[in-house]
Amino acid sequence: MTKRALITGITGQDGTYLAEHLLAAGYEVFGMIRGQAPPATRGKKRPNPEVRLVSGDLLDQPSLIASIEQVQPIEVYNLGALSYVPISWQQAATTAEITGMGVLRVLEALRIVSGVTDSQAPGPGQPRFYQASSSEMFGKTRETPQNELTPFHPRSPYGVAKTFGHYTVQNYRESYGMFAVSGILFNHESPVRGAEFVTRKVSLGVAAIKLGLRDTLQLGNLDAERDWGFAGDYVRGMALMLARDEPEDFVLGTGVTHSVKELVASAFAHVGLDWREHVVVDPSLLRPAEVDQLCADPAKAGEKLGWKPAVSFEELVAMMVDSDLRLLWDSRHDLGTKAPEVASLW
Ligand code: NAP
Ligand code: G4F
Repeated sequence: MTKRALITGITGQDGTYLAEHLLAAGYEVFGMIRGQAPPATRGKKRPNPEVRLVSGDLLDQPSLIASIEQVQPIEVYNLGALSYVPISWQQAATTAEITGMGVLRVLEALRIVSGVTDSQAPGPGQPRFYQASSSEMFGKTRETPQNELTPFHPRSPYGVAKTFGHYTVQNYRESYGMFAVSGILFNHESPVRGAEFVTRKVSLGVAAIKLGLRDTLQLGNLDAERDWGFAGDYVRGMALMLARDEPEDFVLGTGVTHSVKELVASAFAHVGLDWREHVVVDPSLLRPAEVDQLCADPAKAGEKLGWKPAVSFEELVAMMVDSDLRLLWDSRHDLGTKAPEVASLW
C-alpha cells in the first residue's frame, strides 16, 4: 500500500520542500490548509498539485482529529506555526496557541485516533510524528556549539512556545510510548523563504538594488550570528528521523556561523556591489531580546542518520540572490501582482 504522510504548514517553505521530497520517495502526500480550500490558497503559491489538501487548523482540536481520521497517515509532520519571531512579541498569546498548544493538539488527535491510553500502548503501524522544534529554544546560549543536550533559554514568546511543544513531544513519547520526535533545526533558507526573514529580505533587496528598483535596504541587528543552511537539505533529515527504529530527537545545522553583516556583504558582493553604500540600520527593527549567536553541533545526526548538508553558505546566498534577480526581472512590468514577495518590498 502507498505510504501516506500528512503535513501541517504545507504552504510554508519547509512544507513545500518536504512535500517534494516525500512525493519523490513514492508517498501519497496530504497537506493541511486553513479555512475553505480555494480561498485559503488564493494569492499564495498553491502547494504542489500532487499534494491532496485537507482542511484543518492547529487552533481547532476537532479539525485535527477529523484530518487524521480522514487521511490515515503513517507519518505526520507538524510544520505549522506562527514562525516569524518579531510577531511573537506582538501576538504572544496567538503564538502560544498555534506554535505551542498546536503541538499538543496534534499529538492528542493522534493519540485519540490510534486508541492510545496510559494503559493501552501503541500497536504496530501506529503513525509516527515529527515536530518542527527550533534552535531559537537555545536563545541565550549556555554553550557553543549547541547539541541535543544543551539547556534551553528561550528569548522570545516564539522560543517559549517551541520549548513547550518540544517538551510535550518528549512527554507523549515517555508517557504513552508514541513514536514522536523533534528535529531541533537551525535556520534554513531557500528561494521560497518568507520575505520577512533576513536572508530573503536581503536577497530581494540586493536584487531590487541591482536592477535599479530601489537604492537602500533597511535592516536591524547586523551583529547577530546564525547557522544558516539550505531548506532542501533539512527536510531530508526530517524524513530520516521518522525512518529509524527508535524515536529520538536530533539537531540539524551546518556547524558554521555567520553574522548578518557577513550575509549582507556576501549577497551584495555576488552582484558586484558594496553593501556599505546601500544598507541602513533601522533601530525599530531591533528586538526586545535578541538571540546573539547560534551554532549547531550536528554530530549525532551525522552519526545516526548519516545526514550532512550539501549546500554551503556561499552557495545558498548565490542561489537566493540569483532566484530573486530572475523573479524581479520577470515581474518588473507588473510589480506586486505577479509575486506576493515583490509586493512586500514596496
Ligand atoms: P513558514 O514558511 O512560516 O510556514 C508556516 C506554516 O504554518 C504556513 O504553512 C502556515 O499556513 C502554517 N500555519 C500558521 N498558522 C497555522 C494554524 N493556525 N494552523 C495550521 N497551520 C498554520 O515556516 P517554515 O520556515 O516553513 O518552518 C516550518 C516549521 O519549522 C515552523 O514550525 C517553524 O517554526 C519551524 N522552524 C523553522 C526554521 C527555519 O529556519 N525555517 C528553523 C527551525 C524551526 P498559512 O499559509 O495558512 O499561514
Ligand atoms: O531571519 P530571522 O528573522 O530569523 P530568526 O529570528 O533567527 O528565526 C528563524 O530561525 C529560527 C531558527 O533559529 C526559526 F525557528 C524561526 O521560525 C525563524 O525561521 O532573523 C535572523 C537574525 C536575527 O538575529 C535578527 O535580529 O537576523 C537579524 N536581523 C537583522 N536585521 C533581521 C533584520 N531579521 C529580520 N527578520 N529582518 C531584519 O531586517
